[in-house]
Amino acid sequence: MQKVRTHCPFCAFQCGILVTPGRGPDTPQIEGDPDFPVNRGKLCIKGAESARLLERSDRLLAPLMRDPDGVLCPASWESALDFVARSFEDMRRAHGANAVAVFGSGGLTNEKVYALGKFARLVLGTAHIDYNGRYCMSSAAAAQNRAFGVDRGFPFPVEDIPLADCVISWGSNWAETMPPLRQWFELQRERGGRSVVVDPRRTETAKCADLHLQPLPGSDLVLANGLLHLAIESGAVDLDYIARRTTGYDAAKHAVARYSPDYVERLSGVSERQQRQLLKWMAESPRALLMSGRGPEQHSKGVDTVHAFINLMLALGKVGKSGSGYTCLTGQGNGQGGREHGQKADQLPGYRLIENETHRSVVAAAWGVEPESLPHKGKSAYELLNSLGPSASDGPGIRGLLVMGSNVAVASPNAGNVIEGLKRLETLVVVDSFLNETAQLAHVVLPSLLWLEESGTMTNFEGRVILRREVQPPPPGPLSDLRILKELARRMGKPNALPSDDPDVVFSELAAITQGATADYSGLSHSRLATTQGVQWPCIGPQHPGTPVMFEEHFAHPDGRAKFFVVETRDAAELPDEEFPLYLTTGRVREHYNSGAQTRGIAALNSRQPEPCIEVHPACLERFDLAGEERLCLSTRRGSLLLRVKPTADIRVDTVFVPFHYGYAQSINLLTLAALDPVSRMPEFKLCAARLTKVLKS
Ligand SMILES: Nc1nc2c(c(=O)[nH]1)N[C@H]1C(S)=C(S)[C@@H](COP(=O)(O)OP(=O)(O)OC[C@H]3O[C@@H](n4cnc5c(=O)[nH]c(N)nc54)[C@H](O)[C@@H]3O)O[C@H]1N2
Ligand SMILES: Nc1nc2c(c(=O)[nH]1)N[C@H]1C(S)=C(S)[C@@H](COP(=O)(O)OP(=O)(O)OC[C@H]3O[C@@H](n4cnc5c(=O)[nH]c(N)nc54)[C@H](O)[C@@H]3O)O[C@H]1N2
Ligand code: SF4
Ligand SMILES: [Mo]
Repeated sequence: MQKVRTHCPFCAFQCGILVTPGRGPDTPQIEGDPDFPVNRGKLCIKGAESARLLERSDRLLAPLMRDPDGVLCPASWESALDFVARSFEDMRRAHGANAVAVFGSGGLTNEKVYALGKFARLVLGTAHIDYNGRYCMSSAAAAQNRAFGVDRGFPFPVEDIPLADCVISWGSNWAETMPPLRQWFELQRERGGRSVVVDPRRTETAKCADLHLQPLPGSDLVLANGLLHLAIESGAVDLDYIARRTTGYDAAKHAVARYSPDYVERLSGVSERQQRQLLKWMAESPRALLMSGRGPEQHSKGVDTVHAFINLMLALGKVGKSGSGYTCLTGQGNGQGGREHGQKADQLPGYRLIENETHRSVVAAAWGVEPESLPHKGKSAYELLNSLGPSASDGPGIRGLLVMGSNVAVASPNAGNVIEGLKRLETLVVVDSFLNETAQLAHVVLPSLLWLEESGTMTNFEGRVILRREVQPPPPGPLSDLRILKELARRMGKPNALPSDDPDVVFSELAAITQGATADYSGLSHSRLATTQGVQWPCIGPQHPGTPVMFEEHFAHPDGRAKFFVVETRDAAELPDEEFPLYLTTGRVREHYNSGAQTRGIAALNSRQPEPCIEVHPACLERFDLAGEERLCLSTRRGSLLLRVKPTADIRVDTVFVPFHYGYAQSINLLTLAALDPVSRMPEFKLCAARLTKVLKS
């Protein structure tokens, strides 16, 4: 059998895979593609087991609708699609277009993201479309846009990591979340480079490093400002670079004057010695790289924290060389493309802005509508989900919701509140391959295809646009997301808004509309991508080679310079006190993916992590007289969970950690806090106050 080259269904690494199609009912075989330059044959356990998704016996094969008793039952496509279209039309007529909202995903292909945004703006006419990327890297994206004028996770190819003389993995646990990255760090170490990790836990990633800083959750901004303070004090700043390539340095310099090493040590718990060690290594490295993950970003001050990182790297003169500067490790499969093509509340395709008159005109012209007819900016992800039901705190509520590619009942902060909102909806429509916790609350569930059954493009964390290929035909029953949107558009009287469900054709439309925009894909097509290992945007014409390295000559602001921002630390929305004395932070384990909707159904993965464990330091257990307990009750101001205990000396004594991959009574998001960053609207997933107590025996 001929092997087909395509990519993993999961994270932003989008590892190249080789698929040997199954014969008849056999599952295809998946192995790493040694020729794909990002993973070079390596896969993590999730990618290696991904074909098991196709074997899941609970795969949805027919639409589901509620019967008169409220039970979800199989229905025909005709009746399900007719019902959705009629219901959304009725709500629009009775309550206005903003009564219906859309929630998308960074897991969708570029074609789907584009079609979903067009569906929301042209067919539904609603302002309210946002997506789960808001929960993911929106803080890093916002800060990069403001500082550099453009936001691409990595401004250089991952294969240039070995060029870095020092790399700081700041709140990224890539040894578990993007394991094939390890090979690039091994090469970097072989070249004599240093590796530093900043994480409240001594993670697998930290165990590979030369230096591990273990700060208090939420103190990253203080620490970064302190490093800039030390850089100034020790004369390590590159004044020539600052003068040539940046603006705003003096104000930023002034602002960090008070971040002395002892002040920083008091607030972050990182010793003066470690602060000086890290700064020295960075300063003496011709190429130093600060790479952030969700740890410092998922806070109500995530944007300012990333500004503090960028300020530091600009002051040291490190930004603008390959393998150096600041990067964000984008998370979801299409986390990058997902934030470029118009499913974000404030965006239009090509990373254009919905409140910019010129951008509105360009997109409206391409879509054949008047600019005034395009909706304006809508609500951000959590705010949208906090407005469900007939009325919201700030006006009329959202009565109908279409969710495509996100398990919002598990993935959202303060999830109990979101679940209540979902129950208040008149019509909840979920498009998915599995009956996840959100779909179980839906009025209509529409089954979609799995990734080997359709083609489409993804943009990985390096801004590399790649082609996923169709490997095998789908089973009878499910339809593609593009087909579902097209069918709904037709039923809602707007057939011309989404004329095609062919990914190749949709991509051509997307590519053409991005011409001249920040994320310019106009030189790309499925046929070109099929003959390459992906192309990094901007790619402004068929002959243009793409842009592997950015910022070498100039930044994307009109004056070509990068901007410093004055950022001050501020308290988290909720801090430990007598009643709730611990810091609760959340994140991931190797075997599960995000809300777990996909991986909990794969036995080879789930059997290794069948339930969430709470990581807690033995000294913390001693302190609260809890040693030896198998299960403990974890409480925050929003609720309590019973969790299996994993005692470990790898975590700070004042901090506990729980992964978020589980639903219902195992969902840590029932306990998290919905405080949002004022700029990015990112929730504070990484910090709230908690208490541990014994489980009461009845
Ligand atoms: N196995 C696996 N891999 C994945 C995913 C998955 O669900 N599972 N999801 C993908 C997606 S969508 C994403 S976004 C990425 C995320 O990838 P990562 O960012 O690596 O993942 P997280 O576990 O969320 O957070 C990373 C680290 O932040 C630390 N941390 C917590 N609070 C703080 C803090 O206040 N400051 C600092 N400095 N660190 C802190 C945690 O201890 C954790 O080790 O992974 C992608 N890859
Ligand atoms: N406490 C806490 N909460 C968090 C985080 C954290 O660190 N801590 N991290 C946040 C982050 S970074 C993220 S990215 C979110 C992710 O969390 P979610 O938004 O829930 O994302 P997933 O679990 O990846 O996917 C949800 C659903 O999409 C479906 N799906 C996948 N691909 C497609 C497709 O092409 N079409 C359709 N129709 N469906 C598809 C899957 O089957 C699955 O049911 O969680 C956030 N929540
Ligand atoms: S690292 Fe990400 S893309 Fe690669 S195999 Fe694992 S989940 Fe898939
Ligand atoms: Mo993410």
